Amino acid sequence: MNETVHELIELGEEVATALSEHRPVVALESTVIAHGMAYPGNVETARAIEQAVRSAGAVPATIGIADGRFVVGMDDKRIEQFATTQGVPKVSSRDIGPVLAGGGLGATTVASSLVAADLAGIPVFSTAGIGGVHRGAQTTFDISADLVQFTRSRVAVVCAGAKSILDLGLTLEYLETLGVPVMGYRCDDFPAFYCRSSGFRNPQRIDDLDAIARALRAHWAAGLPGGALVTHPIAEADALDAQAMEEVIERALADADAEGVTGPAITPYLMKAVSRATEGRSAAANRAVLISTAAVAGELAVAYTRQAGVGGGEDR
Ligand code: PSU
Ligand code: MN
Repeated sequence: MNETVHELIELGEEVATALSEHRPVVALESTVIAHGMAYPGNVETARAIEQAVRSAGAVPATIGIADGRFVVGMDDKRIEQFATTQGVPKVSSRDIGPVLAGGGLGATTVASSLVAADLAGIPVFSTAGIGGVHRGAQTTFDISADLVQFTRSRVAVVCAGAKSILDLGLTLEYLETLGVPVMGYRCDDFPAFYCRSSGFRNPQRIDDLDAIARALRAHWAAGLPGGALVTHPIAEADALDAQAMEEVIERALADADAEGVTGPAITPYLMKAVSRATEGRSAAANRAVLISTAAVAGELAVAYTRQAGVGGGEDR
């Protein structure tokens, strides 16, 4: 059956084989499946994301929690279960221990998926949108645990930035404070998920994935404890209009405030409100950017693996 790399990790067979043969693997989260999209689009999109990773030459490892362990490399049945089961808890860093011990299902966010990827020895992870500093965090203190986890898990996170439901300027400031590298792959600006630019610059721009892989190896060779962000924007043809998005987001934020929505519920609430207000256009963009990001992550995993043994950092 499945090989075990750690007592809390249940590896999918294909992932186990790939890791043992030092072939490229891309870790993926499951909150986006359980909370980020509606059924059956969530299942179809999860499969399309995995296909994009495969087409790039890497093996997808979708992560979640079940039966007291992290599942790293869900099969189709598991993905269907996460996509259809009501009330699967959203698991961030702080929730890992209690949910593992509880024995039920858990949908892992970026933060908790990174914990599992690190334990399994997978150095590349893909998601379209990371969590970040929320608008109004000056008074609410609402800052996603994703950002802190970037300083703890030695995993590169490929993303299309974050949704502008967040304060992306403050998010970049906070990443600077935490010492997390942010490298734009073929883009000057930190992307805003549905939109190609947040209006803020990536601190670095690197147009070659081999060079990004070398930067990751150097970061880790220097003994730095965390990971790094690699940003890549949505394709021009799939992008939504930034001004129109801003109006929709401001309305959704005002509604959330009026309804008293706070804490972990705020991100799913805002995403659903934005999706309703854009009448499905955001769902199409959501799908497109999840897939295009996964494709870049697959290529990065291939580049990173190719460099193994060439020097400039530990192999993993
Ligand atoms: N942003 C999205 N879609 C998502 C999420 C964020 O556009 O599904 C999810 C991710 O799993 C992310 C989490 O890690 O929400 C962040 O939630 P919080 O702000 O509560 O940390
Ligand atoms: Mn939060």
